[in-house]
Amino acid sequence: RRSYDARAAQERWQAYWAEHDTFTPLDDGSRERRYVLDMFPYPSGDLHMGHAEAFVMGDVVARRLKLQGYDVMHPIGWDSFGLPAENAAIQRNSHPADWTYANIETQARSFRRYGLSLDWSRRLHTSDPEYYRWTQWLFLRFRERGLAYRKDSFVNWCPQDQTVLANEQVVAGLCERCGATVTKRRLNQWYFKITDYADRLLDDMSSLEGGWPDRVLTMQRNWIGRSEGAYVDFEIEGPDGGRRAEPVRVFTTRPDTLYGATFFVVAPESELAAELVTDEQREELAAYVERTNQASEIERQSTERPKTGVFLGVHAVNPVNGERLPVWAADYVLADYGTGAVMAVPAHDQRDLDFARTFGLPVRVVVDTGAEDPAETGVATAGDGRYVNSPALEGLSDKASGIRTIVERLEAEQRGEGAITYRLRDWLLSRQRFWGCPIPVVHCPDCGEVPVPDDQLPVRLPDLRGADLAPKGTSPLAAATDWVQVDCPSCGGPASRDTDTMDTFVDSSWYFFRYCSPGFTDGPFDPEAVRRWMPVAQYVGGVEHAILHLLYMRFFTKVLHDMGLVDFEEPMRRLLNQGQVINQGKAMSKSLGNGVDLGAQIDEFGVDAIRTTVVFAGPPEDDIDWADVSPAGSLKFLQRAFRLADDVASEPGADPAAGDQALRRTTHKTVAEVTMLLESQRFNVAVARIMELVNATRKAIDTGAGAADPAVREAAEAITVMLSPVAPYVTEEMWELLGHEPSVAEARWPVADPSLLVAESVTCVVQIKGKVRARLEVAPDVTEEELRELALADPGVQRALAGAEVRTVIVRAPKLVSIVPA
Ligand code: ANZ
Ligand code: ZN
Repeated sequence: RRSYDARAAQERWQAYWAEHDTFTPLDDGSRERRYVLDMFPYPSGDLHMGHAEAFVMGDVVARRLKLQGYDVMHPIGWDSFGLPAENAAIQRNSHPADWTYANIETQARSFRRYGLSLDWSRRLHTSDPEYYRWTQWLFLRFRERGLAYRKDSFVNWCPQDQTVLANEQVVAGLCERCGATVTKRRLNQWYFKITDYADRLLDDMSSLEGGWPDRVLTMQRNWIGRSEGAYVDFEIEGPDGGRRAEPVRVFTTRPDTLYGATFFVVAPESELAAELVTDEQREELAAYVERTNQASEIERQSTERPKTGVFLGVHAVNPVNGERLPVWAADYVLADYGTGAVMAVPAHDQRDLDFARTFGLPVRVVVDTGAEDPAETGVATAGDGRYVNSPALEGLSDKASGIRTIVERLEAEQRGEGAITYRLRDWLLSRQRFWGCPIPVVHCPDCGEVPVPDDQLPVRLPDLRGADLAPKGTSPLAAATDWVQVDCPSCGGPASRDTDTMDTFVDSSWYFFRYCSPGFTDGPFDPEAVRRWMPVAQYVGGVEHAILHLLYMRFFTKVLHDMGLVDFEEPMRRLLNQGQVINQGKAMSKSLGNGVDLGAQIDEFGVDAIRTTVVFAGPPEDDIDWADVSPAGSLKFLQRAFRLADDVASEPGADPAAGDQALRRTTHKTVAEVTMLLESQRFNVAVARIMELVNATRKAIDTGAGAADPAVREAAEAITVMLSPVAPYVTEEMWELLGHEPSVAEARWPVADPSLLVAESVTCVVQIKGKVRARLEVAPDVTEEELRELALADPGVQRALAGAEVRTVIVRAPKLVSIVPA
């Protein structure tokens, strides 16, 4: 008895697919197009179990769509700029490119072996000059639109990696990459103005509902953090009673608590603090700022942390009642949120209350919620209640009208206005590292900031082979003097290149457009090709990208839309976040020694068994504990499926209508269910259904219809095609055993015959002159007409009639047919 040889099949079919470009789309309009996309990998080493899970999910979708007759594009490329390559190069004293491209080749080999239905002809690497030329081109277009700009600001600084980080890369105060505590530095840096798109990024999420996981949408909404409130202007009074020319604005979400303001706070490192502080207090403030810069944003906002601050010596005047409020600098107020200044309402804001209690400042309740006095309990009260101590809000007791009343009054007196603010900050894109896309700008002493002309792109990275890339806090590119010194593109005088490189999230914000026309030389992509293929039908990747990549790429798409290059605003219709592969309940790690090596698993069980195990383990969004799964069990199942195909003894094309009806019903029911399950991403349940059909077919062969029954062939063929997205190699072998031309990837998805989907049958009695002459198995919803014909055609009925004419036929569907001969 033959059994399936995984290794031989893998080699054979990998070569076949490559030779026949099986997975290169036709792109000729003969079929409807579908674009299936996996988040492209970072070339950090060979593929691991995480890749095995992530990439098999997209592959199941892509292969199924192709079998259903779509022209499928399923491309692959590498996100190949980035810090790990640079760190590896520093360690090994080699060049980041060597490490990067060697790893890419390793991964590419492994992807092929893993049986992914990828279109290799569209392959791209973001570190190739042919690619980053267009990253630079896009940067310049953003700059022309005022969406890329430079400013001085306090930025997140990772002392370990010696580079700045975007807010999104700081997790709980730590560097997302290396875990070092992030500090602040004042630097002149490039930003993308993503805040201009905050509203659209929020509003358009409604079109993603249903297609994207709710959890990702919620994370994006919180990250953008839209707050409705008001700006309120406070005049500032010096110790001598003189007033500052300009009032100071605060942003508040609770303007209705204005009568409860008892002090005023500005961010210590802000220019405002430096300007407001009196000479006596100046030194104290400077020392305090020094300490503040050590703390992360998260620490500063933490309610756990003891409150600290410095009185600045001046007062703010409350615009509704003229009260003088002491102005403090305190680090719980952030410089770059709202206006960097707040009116403190300790009775109704916890951080203000903590501060008031620390420094003995008054607490005044203005909303009576029925709770105890915050000054006593130390717990600020929030929410609706009757307004007290608030003359303008006399008689009101709901927040909405309280806010409306105060905002109207402030607007009438021109002391404030209703406003919306966002938590979202502009995207800091400068990085002081070597292995990234150079910023295509020249700084000229006469002309200032000059963009590199399009026809001089790409600005290539200098070779720097053998140079010291160790982080020094300034870009290593600054050391490449020959590269830095250029003629100004505008006046021709001596000038210097910008030495920062771009955050690699810039590279990954537009790669999916490039796949549509990878060789295009007139722009980043051919708009016609993008129109044909996009939006992406299915995007697959990890939930760790919920607010970084997945927000940035939406922003890029909206800008490209505004530039007239694409005609949609959301690039990904559906998003699947696959779970992770863990072992013994914990993330795999070297230190725990619970790592599972993908290559070794494949060597032992074969690719198909590993793919089947991953898909069958549970819903695709859930984590897989490798300790709970059985690749050996998967392999056994695949062998059973293989033997079915081997046992089939009828010829291809045999008419299944004549075969075993019970098996046929099982087959067609399974086809209908598996189709629906795969379309709704319940891959694991689909595999379970296929397993059941394998068992039913085996039973039919061994104890029923037999191997020559055409219904057995029908079942085996359906199994082969439906299983092929999960287990591509064994099903290619099966397809061949079943006598079909290669390859199963080019086969057609089975279609369920609705007449066979009937849940069960009913026995119908056929009487002639009151005597039972036949029993028929019929569908419960059989029509009278059908039943009449079935009854008359029955051999037993024909015999009993013995040629006699039929006078009347009484049909009571589905149970009874009564025939009266003439
Ligand atoms: C007075 C007030 C009274 C406030 C009250 C809240 C409750 P969200 O909702 O996150 O937008 N705030 C404003 N700017 C700030 C800054 N730069 N740093 C720290 N805190 C700042 O938060 C808005 C609220 O956070 C604002 O409303 C302000 O405190 C504070 F019963 O003003 B509120
Ligand atoms: Zn110049």
